Amino acid sequence: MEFVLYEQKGAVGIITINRPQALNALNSQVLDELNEAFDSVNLDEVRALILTGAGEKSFVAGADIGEMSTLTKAEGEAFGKKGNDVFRKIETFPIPVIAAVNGFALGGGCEISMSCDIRICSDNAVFGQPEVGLGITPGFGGTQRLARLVGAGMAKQMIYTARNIKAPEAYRIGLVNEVISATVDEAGNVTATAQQNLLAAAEKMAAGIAKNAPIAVRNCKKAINEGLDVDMDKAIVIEEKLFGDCFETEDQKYGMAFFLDKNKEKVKEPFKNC
Ligand code: CO8
Repeated sequence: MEFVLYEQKGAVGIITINRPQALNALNSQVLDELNEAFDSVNLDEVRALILTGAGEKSFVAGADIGEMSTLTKAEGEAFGKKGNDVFRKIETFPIPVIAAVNGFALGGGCEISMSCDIRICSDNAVFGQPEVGLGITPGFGGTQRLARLVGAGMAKQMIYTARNIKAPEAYRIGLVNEVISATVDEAGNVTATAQQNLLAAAEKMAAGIAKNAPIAVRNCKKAINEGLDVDMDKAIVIEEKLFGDCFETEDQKYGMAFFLDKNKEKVKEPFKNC
């Protein structure tokens, strides 16, 4: 793949959008390659994913404006569907996906981060939906996911005004869970950049997820996602079924037996995914 990199570190997979010369903007090829990257994740081994962008400046600066500039109405709709299909794949991917937002997350960049389960960002990150300034609506789920994440009032303000927000404001409104800074020693030297610390934090979080019972984690993702789409009466039935589904698995039997075993010397073994 030309624009997407994939690396597996134990039970954690890292997908990097690698088109830094265009600030990782999403053209059709990037979307196709992202689709392929997610399809190729080995779900028998990988239990959590990280999605990030190459370089220190930009996560994803949006959909490719050059490619979009000459689209017809039908082509525009088809391009929207192409992005939506990939983003929905990320959102419903069986294992959690953490967006490590290293800089600009504008338009399609903000949108792809919102299709991930969790967002953390470097302190130079900038979020926004600049589409109305370009004569279009947010087209990769921005009108839908932003309102669900930060509330309709704040989403409408961001989308109608097309005003970008910086990391602290994104944190304040709940768009990101954590803002990561560089490490500076007493002499004022940077010993680790915000980007390095961001990736380390994302990997630590992903490893923390990966050590928990995989069927239970997957079922939690499904329960939260599917439950949010229906009323509470239906949502708790979804939860009941996914809760019940965990029983009789090796991991449930082992996890509970480990707790009940009073032997203080015991060492917890990794969950097996069965
Ligand atoms: N598309 C294509 N190329 C881009 C994009 C983009 N979104 N963003 C940056 N680039 C390119 C620039 O053209 C430039 O290329 P070159 O060096 O060949 O001139 C290179 O990246 C570097 O960019 P800048 O020189 O502009 O870098 P600056 O540091 O000066 O500025 C900014 C950085 C502020 C991020 C600026 O590049 C910018 O404003 N980019 C566009 C941001 C934007 O408007 N994004 C939203 C796009 S619309 C969208 O995402 C819609 C999603 C839904 C689509 C639905 C389809 C139907």
